[in-house]
Amino acid sequence: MPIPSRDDKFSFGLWTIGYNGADPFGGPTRAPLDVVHAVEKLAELGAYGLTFHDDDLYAFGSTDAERDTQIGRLKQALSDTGLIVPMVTTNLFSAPVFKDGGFTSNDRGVRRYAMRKAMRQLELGVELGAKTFVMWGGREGAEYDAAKDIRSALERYREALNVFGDYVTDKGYDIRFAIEPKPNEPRGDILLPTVGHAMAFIETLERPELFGLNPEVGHEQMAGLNFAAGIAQTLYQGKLFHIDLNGQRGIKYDQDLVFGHGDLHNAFALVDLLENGGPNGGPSYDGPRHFDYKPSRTEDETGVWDSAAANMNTYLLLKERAAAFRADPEVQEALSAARVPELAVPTLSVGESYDDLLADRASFEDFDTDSYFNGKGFGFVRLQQLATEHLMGAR
Ligand code: GLT
Ligand code: MN
Ligand code: MN
Ligand code: MN
Repeated sequence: MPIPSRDDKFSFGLWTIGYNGADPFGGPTRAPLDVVHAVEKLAELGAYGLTFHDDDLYAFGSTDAERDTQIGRLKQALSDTGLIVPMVTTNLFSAPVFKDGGFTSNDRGVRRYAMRKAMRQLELGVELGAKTFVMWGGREGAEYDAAKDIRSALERYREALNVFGDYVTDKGYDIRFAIEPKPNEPRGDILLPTVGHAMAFIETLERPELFGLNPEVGHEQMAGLNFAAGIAQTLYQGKLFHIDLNGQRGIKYDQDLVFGHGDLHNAFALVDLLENGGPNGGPSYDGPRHFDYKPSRTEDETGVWDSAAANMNTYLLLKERAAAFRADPEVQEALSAARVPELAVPTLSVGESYDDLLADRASFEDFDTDSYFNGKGFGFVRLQQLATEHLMGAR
């Protein structure tokens, strides 16, 4: 088994390993997890980072003294272990006040409170050296069409994000924002439901360069989308600021399984993209490999740490398999036979105009569409089988 190390940049949300197993049908199966113990265990397992919501560290409604105590305990644990906090986020979904959302609640008082709560956590994140502030708007949405004016809601979302962009710019903070899409749950329909919606929305902001994405494997798969393909587009548009790795089996409730315990083929394609998809075959993403999963409700504390280790092991195994796939001469040959590299060649020649294209008889009048395809299949199935054999460790 590969051994995780700090250089692998694995991080975990405090709410992930800290999940007590409660669900809408039953109570907790595990005792609360203390932050100091969490930091020590993660460091021992080979992770490099811890991420957290304000409410994960100190309960909602804590006094300033209680908050300070918890922040002090976290700082001490970080300095004892060398773990860092690469990202923080705010909880704008658990307290009853947020049942109709935070930045987009119909209630203006709630919107102002949500902005203050987020800015307080932003300050703490900057103090701890976090480079990314994640925004998952799980309550920003509605169940009923007449209950939410979507255009006003988007305008209020935009207003909040523009204020945050001004704030970090004026203060000179070195932190960027990452929007995390999800199609539904807890709301019937959530605003900015997919990577595509969020990327389009970012372009309407006053400082779009400060805003990117934190896509989660399971959230895109809940919408029936191809996660690795979505990640490729965020990379293409320079918007992959952070990533939530986990597993999901099909279009159903948000499962938050261990990474790879869902669509393993797509997980393989994703790791190959992150590790080998850069311009020269190197990594295409150098940020945290962040796991946002939930240890299953059937597990005790041993099961929590086993599952935390499983996320990292699966990632590293897929990284090994992807390297072997790329290094295999038969794969390289199958890639050229499938004309994969040919897609990088511009369709028009250098200096060629549309008039030149229109005058090129070989491209249309003399182009034999029937004989061109016949006998020249793409061989994509063979390529996929080679990937499958590498994925299974059979090559
Ligand atoms: C919540 C959600 C996750 C988000 C977290 C960040 S909180 O657990 O289900 O997908 O990433 O707010
Ligand atoms: Mn999820
Ligand atoms: Mn997530
Ligand atoms: Mn989650």
